[in-house]
Amino acid sequence: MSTSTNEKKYANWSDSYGNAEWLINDRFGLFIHFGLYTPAARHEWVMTHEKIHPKMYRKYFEYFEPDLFDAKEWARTTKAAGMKYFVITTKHHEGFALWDTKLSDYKVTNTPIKRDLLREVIDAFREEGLKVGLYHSLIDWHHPEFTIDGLHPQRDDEDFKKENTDRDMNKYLEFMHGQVRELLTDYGKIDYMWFDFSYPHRDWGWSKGKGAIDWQSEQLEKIVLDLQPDILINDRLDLNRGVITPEQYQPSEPVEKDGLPVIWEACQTMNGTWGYHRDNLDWKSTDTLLKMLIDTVSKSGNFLLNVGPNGRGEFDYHSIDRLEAIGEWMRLHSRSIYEAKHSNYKAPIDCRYTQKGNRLYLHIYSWPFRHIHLEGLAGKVNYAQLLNDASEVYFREFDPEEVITSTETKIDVNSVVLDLPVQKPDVMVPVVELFLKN
Ligand code: FHN
Repeated sequence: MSTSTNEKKYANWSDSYGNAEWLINDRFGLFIHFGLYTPAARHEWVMTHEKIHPKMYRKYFEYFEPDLFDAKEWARTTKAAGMKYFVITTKHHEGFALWDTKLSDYKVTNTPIKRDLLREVIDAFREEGLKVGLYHSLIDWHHPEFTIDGLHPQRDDEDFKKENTDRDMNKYLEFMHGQVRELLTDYGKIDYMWFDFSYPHRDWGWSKGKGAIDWQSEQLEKIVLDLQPDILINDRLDLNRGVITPEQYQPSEPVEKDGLPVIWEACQTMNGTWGYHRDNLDWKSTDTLLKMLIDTVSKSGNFLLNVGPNGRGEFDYHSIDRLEAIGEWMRLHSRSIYEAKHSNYKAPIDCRYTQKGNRLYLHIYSWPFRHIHLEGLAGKVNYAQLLNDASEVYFREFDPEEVITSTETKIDVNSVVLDLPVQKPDVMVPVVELFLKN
């Protein structure tokens, strides 16, 4: 069991989990949702949203043939976007295995594509130098021993429920734990395990939600750590530890608990659904996605941005356009993101600070006319430059004794005032790099 150096520094960490410094430094990852819900093309919860019987849902298995799937292309696109790690769905709630599992016939190698797509993805992304994360659903709406509850597709099918009253969750857990064991044994070093999700608080009267006891989460966690001692685990085993994973939500400030910082990662979609959804046109602009990334890092968080590849196995053009544009911004500005975290200085309105040692990065969301006042930085800045072209940015400070002319009113003598060009630099979010005095 590895002794992580993180547990003394972070509130939500366990001394048996791996060292999370790589995750904290990498900051930016890709989430991939890819399964039988992909060709259904209307949300990864389609099976339960439409209460589809497993026999009816089987058509997506029988016609699953992402013939244009190219893991190397996915990996190249992801790396070019500036992402340093990825998390891919090995099995989502539908129960379909994206790898050649020996424990079930409900797997990708039995579909028309006949290939272990997970292995191809892991190999290609590892080849590009990205860290490997595996998403695994604790929930399974296909397995015959998974007990039916208020989220299950057959929750309102009284005949189905009557026929399935003798389901044995222990048999399901033997299967589920066994598949996790397979994933952490047969695919090399896995850096991050992303379980999904626990809902012990839910109660439908006739059934209750499932949490750590139902999953035997302590035992599952032990299996994971015995097989991959350096691995990181997220917080969805209902064990009150692991990477905190706010979803489709941006916290208002750095996340802390009991006076200690928390390791956290916001996961976000590009268009509102995780799996490919042909008709969901609610695409966030690239500008919004980039500002969410910056905002997350300005609060010492990680940003896990999702792509739901389509039924041919490709990232659709909406996703590619956004990833390429963010990648171009990252090409010039990534040093304000990687290994950066929040600053204790208060950022000006419409700006975010990130900081890395004595370099403070001012991300300007709305380009002002000529000046920005940096509160509390008087006497602390050696030099300033626009990060995109390393052009110097002139800044002024004001001596309390100095007579302030009538054209300059209410100057805060504790501030530094930046003199910015009238024209906004031709980048999505301009960044001023401030070199602070030691
Ligand atoms: O139900 C899943 C959902 O489909 C998706 O996988 C997200 C991603 O974090 N997790 C669950 C909802 O919280």
